[in-house]
Amino acid sequence: MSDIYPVPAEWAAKAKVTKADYEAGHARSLNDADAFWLEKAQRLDWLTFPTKANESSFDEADFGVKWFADGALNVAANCLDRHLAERGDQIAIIWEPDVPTEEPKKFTYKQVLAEVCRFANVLKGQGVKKGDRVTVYMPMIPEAAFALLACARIGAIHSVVFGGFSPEALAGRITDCDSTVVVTADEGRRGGKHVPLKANVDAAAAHTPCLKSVIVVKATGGAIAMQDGRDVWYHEAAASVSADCPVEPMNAEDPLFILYTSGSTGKPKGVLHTTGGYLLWAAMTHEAVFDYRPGQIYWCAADIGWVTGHTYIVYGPLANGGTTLMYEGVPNWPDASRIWQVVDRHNVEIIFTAPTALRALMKDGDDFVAKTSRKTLKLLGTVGEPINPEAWRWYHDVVGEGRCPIVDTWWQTETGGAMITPLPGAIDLKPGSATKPFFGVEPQIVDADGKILEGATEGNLVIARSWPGQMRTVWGDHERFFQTYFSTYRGKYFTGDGCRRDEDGYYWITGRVDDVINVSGHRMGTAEVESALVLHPKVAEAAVVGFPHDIKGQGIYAYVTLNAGEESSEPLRKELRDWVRTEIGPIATPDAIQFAPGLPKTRSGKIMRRILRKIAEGDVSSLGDTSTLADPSVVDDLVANRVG
Ligand code: 6R9
Repeated sequence: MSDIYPVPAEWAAKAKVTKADYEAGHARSLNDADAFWLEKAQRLDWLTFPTKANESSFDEADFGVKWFADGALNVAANCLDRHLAERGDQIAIIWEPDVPTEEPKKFTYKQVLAEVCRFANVLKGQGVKKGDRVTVYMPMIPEAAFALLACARIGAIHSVVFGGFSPEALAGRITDCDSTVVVTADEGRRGGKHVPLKANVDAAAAHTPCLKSVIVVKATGGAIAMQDGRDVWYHEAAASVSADCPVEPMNAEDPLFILYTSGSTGKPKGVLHTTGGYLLWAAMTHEAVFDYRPGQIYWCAADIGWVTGHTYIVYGPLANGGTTLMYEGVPNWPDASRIWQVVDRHNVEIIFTAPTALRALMKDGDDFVAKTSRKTLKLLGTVGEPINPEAWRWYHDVVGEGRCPIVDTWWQTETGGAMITPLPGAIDLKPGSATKPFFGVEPQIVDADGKILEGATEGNLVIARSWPGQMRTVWGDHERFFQTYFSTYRGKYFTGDGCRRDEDGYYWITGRVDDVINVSGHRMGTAEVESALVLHPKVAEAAVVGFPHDIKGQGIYAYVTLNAGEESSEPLRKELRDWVRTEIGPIATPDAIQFAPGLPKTRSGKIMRRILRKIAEGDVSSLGDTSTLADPSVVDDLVANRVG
């Protein structure tokens, strides 16, 4: 038996979506899908209203994901222009700086529109046209949101690269989608530290022949080098352009953005989202999951470099005429009260953050929370990884003082927005469960052979039909899109997650079942870390697995075999950690490196990761069958020299 937190009476009474709405709506979204979706599509402002909703197929013969394909609209017009008549002077974006003694900035819808038009005209001035790719490598400053909306306005495809990624990772993402322009800042700030963004772009540019210009926003005023003919100061270019820019009419299936994410194999994939379906999903989920009403101050504490920042800082809230808070810094700087001080400073009603942040704050003790008021908070959200019930209860009891429901939203870069999630006025909560599917979502749990498992069960999570917010392709590699997500279980989208369904039909995500690890809510492919390690001249071979980590959820454990003649040592261990940091970025830094003279391999040469995972977890008593290994004795050495 798990705990149940029923929908509070006051929520049931005035929720946007009630229990009855949810039940009837979910059934209709599956049984009368096209009518349901064409009706929901009316919430957007279309140039041409679509006549068809879903035309997708997950079958190889006529494979493709397509929604509202004869409709036309513009995302920026939906997020800005549309709201001017009713709420031009309402605050659209509140910006809270890294340093708490600095003044926040606030922008009304009218002001954001002017800023976005100016940004769009600066992009045009650099030759950017509809369909061109613009890489955005920015700190969490308002210009990051302006840049995204400016791309959307002129039909350029943005590709945001998280500011914590290294020059190498940035270069790979610029070249993969042939970006001609990078938008960056002189430096970023996070938790009192400066991040040399422009210098990183300079280093990346050595490997990006496609790159023609770099637009640089002055954020800190730190010293940087500007390259003549390539680099443009944003404030200089913006001074001479108009604050008007017409919107580009876009087909519903025209691309909106690319966002790179890690998979179980190879280099990161450019997940492509398009215009109509994505925006509808962003707007609808944002409104229903957060029970959002314009006027409420809403804060999604993610970074714009991740999908959560795209959907729930920028597109969802602005499409809904909301007030969205953007925070430059980190939750626990200068101390563990900061996040709650920001809530108090801006009267935040809804906060959306990640379990890893909650675990870190919880560790610092309740006093940091207790000394803040938080009286404006009404609803709490989490995303990114499974939330352990202990952290859930701390969030509920200590942060929310028992009065705020928690929406634990399960979704992925690929899904565009929330998929399995509570709706606070409709679905009773169970700590640790993402609860029930959103409208239009048909989850199934299957076994390894694809057999559908009914009732209370556990297996792999698939989605049996398309939904509007679904990714459309892997940039430049449609075959990889099919192979990655639709070839494991025919006719179904495979999420890569394991899942349990309980007797009440609640879904409990158990974590990735592929070679992806989830470090502090960020996806990291084990293959990516391995590739980085083997680039080091002293490394012969590497195998990377995840292991349970108190704060990060999962940590990175690397087994490294050195080239013949190389000696393992503490300095080399440090060198390898720094090496991975430089190759990929700080989030990929291994937590543990074990030097291993040999790795457990089958006779066909496949590394048996199951064994490596067990050893990393410290669970060496149940290693299972090792008899199929080419050399079973390597396991004894691995167990004896476990790190941790
Ligand atoms: C939005 C986002 C996706 C992976 C996903 C799953 C894990 C996300 C979760 C969750 C349990 C939740 N995940 N939300 N697991 N409960 N509420 O995080 O996208 O970075 O692509 O990661 O994150 O494993 O497959 P992304």
